[in-house]
Amino acid sequence: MASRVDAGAGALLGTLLGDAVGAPYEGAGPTSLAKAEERAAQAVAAAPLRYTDDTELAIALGEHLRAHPLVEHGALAAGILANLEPWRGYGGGMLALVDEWRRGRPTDEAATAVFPDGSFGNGAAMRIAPVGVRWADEPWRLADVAARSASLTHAHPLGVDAAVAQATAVGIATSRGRFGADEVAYVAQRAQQRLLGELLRTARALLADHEADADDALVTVAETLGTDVAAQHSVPTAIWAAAAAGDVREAVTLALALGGDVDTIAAMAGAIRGAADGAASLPEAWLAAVEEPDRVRAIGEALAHDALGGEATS
Ligand code: AR6
Ligand code: MG
Repeated sequence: MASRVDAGAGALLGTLLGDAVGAPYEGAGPTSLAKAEERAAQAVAAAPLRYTDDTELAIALGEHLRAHPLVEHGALAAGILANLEPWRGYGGGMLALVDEWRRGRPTDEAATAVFPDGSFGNGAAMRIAPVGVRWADEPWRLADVAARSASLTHAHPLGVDAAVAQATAVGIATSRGRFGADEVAYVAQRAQQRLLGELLRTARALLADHEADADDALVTVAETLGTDVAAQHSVPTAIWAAAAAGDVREAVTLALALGGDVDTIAAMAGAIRGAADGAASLPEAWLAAVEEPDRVRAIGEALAHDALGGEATS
């Protein structure tokens, strides 16, 4: 089993690798595993690979958690604003929300200013790996902190609950050092929203049918769970991919084959698989191809250290 520090680094670097390798193919249709492997190799060959909003927000949240382990909305919004480069591919609702903050709108009002029920996009889930690392040993606190992190930007009950599910997946992968069908069942049991719980149980059931080289099984997964930007679709799909894959590289390749919101599904699956397997399992050539791996690794390691003995006071 990976050391906790290596697992923390793996979760954050898994986010980065999935995001950066998947980004050139965001919005692509489903394809075969063989073609997906080719696409991953082509992306890596086109280095340096930029990360997108998925990683930029994971960095902001990770740095925030060092100072505010329980998450503080005002400070998190300030950290996101300070870090934000709008060209990195943000969702339209997210950019409109950020404008509300800039205009001085209180964060609780801003959360429902763009969508009256809040956003159910996967933006809160895609950045959540740092919470899973920081609170891997305290599942109730993990869920509470993940929900608070999510509700700043994705206040819809499905946006929040899917982010909690993704954080729970990273947390259980970190603490158990594995992520398979039993861990998917663990995450499904904790879902609060019925739709999300059903889709996670379906993801668990689909694992039983999966064979690593079965392209038909991939089409079934994409059609049954969904691959779009809605958190209730892409989070169960990413959790399925993490459990179906043997390592981060394979998880990212599965996301490329599934199509749709490829970078974000790859980032979330990569985070879970990276937590389970540790940073030592990551492909060197991929790490050499992406932007800022040292910064991202350091955040994951620091959060793991904090979890093991740092002070949690605010
Ligand atoms: N009602 C209708 N549509 C919605 C709602 C809602 N309540 N909530 C979300 N959408 P957003 P994100 C749709 O803008 O979640 C990047 O490419 C709506 O079309 O909150 O941060 C990343 O790589 C909205 O624009 O941003 C991820 O793939 C969209 O969902 C993604 O964007 C996304 O929600 C993350 O986006
Ligand atoms: Mg995306």
